[in-house]
Amino acid sequence: MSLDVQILNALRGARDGAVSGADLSQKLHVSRAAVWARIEDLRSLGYDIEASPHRGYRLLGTPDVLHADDLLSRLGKTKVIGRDIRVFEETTSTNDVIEKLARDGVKEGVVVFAESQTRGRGRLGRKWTSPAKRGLWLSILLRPDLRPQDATRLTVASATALRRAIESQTGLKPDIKWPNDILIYGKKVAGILTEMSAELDHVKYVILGIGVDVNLSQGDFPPELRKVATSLKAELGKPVSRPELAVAVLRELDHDYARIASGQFATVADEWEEHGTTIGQEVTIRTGDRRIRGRAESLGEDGALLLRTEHGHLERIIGGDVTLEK
Ligand code: BT5
Repeated sequence: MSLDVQILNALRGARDGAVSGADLSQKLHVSRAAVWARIEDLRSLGYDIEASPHRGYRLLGTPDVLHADDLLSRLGKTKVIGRDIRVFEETTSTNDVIEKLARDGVKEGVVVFAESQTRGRGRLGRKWTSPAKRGLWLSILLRPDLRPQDATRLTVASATALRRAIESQTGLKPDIKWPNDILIYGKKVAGILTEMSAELDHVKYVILGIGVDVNLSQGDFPPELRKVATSLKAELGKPVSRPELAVAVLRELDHDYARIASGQFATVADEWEEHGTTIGQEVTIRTGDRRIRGRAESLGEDGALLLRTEHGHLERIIGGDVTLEK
């Protein structure tokens, strides 16, 4: 744990709100001057830390920036996700960064955030708008013990986790649209991009990419998205703390990943169905060049969508774009 994490932990955990320089230096086994230097550094990053000769140090406010040490300090202990967090000012795509780490053999659970992405992407090479410091653009490396055909479970689990995190932090009630969209009043507020490397019978690694439109204003979206996309700030009428939401997302993901790892996908699927807009609806699904119409019946135990086609067959759909027929 870095010194910054330990200092932030101590300030957050202080019983009467303040910790003296002497206590910090003793607890962390460094000089008081070293503590002071780190406090100055945290202040320059925007942390509002009061230093009073009588009371000691007090954390009064934190900035809306993503800072790896701060995120680690807030997150505390998790089973897998977030035991290593890295933040970049700018990347092409956080999925690219994770892919490189995966190939280098890094352990699962590492999370990469970028304040902005120059080539953020959706499925099938679509563009994902990722303006600086307005959203959460993150990717996570997983090495699940799953067969490739069950990997869609992870997208389903991510959607349920993301929905819960957004609800707990904002009070908004998002819906899930199969397979990877989080919507508020029909507008997209978050998307998930699951990429994987697999052999025939087992998954080598999965990269879970998540984009959440947190504090974007209308003008941050390109004109063609303004009617179909929204942000949490736009729906709530006030900005949302990105570090707090980031930590909630990681905690919920960790929880659902554990549910999948312990064979409880059915409980995740039940929760998904409860909040999904797709089940029970007449839909058209575009997958590659195919268009299939039918009624979305349920979620299969591998995470696929089970569709009763207009010809009466039950089809397992593992990818595609869903349009609800009104
Ligand atoms: C997705 O694809 O929804 C997956 C998005 C995943 C983004 C994250 S950000 C961190 C990580 N790094 C990456 O490079 N990607 C992941 P899809 O279902 O194909 O939707 C893409 C479509 O959503 C686009 O064609 C646009 O119509 C729309 N779109 C683009 N940017 C958007 C935004 N910021 N908010 C809402 N909709 C957007």
